[in-house]
Amino acid sequence: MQSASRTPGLPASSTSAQGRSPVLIAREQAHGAHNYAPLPVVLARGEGAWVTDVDGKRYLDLMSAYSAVSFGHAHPRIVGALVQQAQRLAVTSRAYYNDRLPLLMERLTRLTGLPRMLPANGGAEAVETALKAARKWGHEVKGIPEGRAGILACEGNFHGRTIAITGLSTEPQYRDGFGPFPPGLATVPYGDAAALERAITPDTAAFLVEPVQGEAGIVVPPDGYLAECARICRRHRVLLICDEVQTGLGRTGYLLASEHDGVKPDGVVLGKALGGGLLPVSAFLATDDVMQVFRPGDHGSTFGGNPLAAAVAMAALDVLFDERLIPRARSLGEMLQRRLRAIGSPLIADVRGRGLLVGIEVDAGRVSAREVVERLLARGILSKETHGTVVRIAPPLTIEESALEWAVGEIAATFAALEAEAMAPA
Ligand code: IF1
Repeated sequence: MQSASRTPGLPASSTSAQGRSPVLIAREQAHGAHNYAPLPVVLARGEGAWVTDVDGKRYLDLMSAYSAVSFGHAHPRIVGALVQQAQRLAVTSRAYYNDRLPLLMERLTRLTGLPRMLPANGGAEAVETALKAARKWGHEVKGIPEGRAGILACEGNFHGRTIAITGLSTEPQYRDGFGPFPPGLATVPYGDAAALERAITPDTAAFLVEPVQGEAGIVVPPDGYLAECARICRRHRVLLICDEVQTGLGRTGYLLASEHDGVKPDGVVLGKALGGGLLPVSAFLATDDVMQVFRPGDHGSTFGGNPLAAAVAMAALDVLFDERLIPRARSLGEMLQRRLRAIGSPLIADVRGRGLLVGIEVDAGRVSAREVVERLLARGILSKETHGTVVRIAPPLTIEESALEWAVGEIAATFAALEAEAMAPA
């Protein structure tokens, strides 16, 4: 058990009877935008799959910051690369070359089989890069009249929070009040390849899709869906762009989740775990045919491709392969889903996912996912609900098997307690 280290900058007097957490929560509430409703825990330290709050309580992290911490908190090899590079050279802008980015470009293009990479920072920024590339490719290469290049995405999608990406969202809360949205954005039902084909017009430039939908509640499409979408896109000369920000880099038991269907898309978006759980690092990778549309000055960002991000991403990829985390995610994920299904609680409507991206769908008429998440928190487990009915279980790929076994026991006990309460006489 790590002792609760003093929170820098927090005077000792900032402790209430319940410890330091309430004070810090109140201070954030007083000064921050309320764009989240965080669970009532104030984290202070992390190591591997375990984190500690300001009052010294330990939690097993089954959320890994929405899959950004796939390699565990403070992975020594990645922290070492961060510190070493930070002391050498961190940010130079792309006005100049640097000695780290070419290495990352070579590595990611070789790994994905896509010959060109455009580096960015957050996932949404890389998705926006993909949308811009697709539109310009549509106009310049496919010959769609200027200003008419359309993008198709899926109902239930999540690709980020920018205005254009929100224009693709079908979630009312994500859209309310933020319009107007750009034209040329439309959606099709997820998992229905025929619906995709029906929606394609001569002005369609690209189809943007998550191989497994994360925010929608860990929605796994039918086997072969992505392969059929790839055939349809090829038939209609529409770019297939896979958003692997959440599903990529081993999370689903493959380097890229699109491999599950044997699909090689025209473009791939990476993010989250690419930053090793330390920095925002993202990338758009694509064919020459697509990436050629970018000429100097067309697109860019201040931090995209900085040597610090490149060094950290390279270390993250080293860890992914040296610690054999891709097959590990597949085998641990299979064990996890098997054990969760074996709980057999009537309050569990479904267990689904791929690799270590797993969702527990609860019987919404009898219990809320938030209630389950809050009870798991009390048992020392970090998880997160999505869409009110699904508990996301996405631990670091490095999680100890024994810790995952312990967590399944705690999840089983949580549902048993909920059942007992539901059955108890009023
Ligand atoms: C939030 C969840 C949401 C993503 C995919 C792009 C992005 C994301 C498939 C954008 C980001 C994050 C954003 C965060 C919660 C989390 C999330 F699915 F992971 F749970 F929202 F749906 N493509 N997902 O999942 O990447 O710009 O955030 O780096 O906005 O609340 P980003």
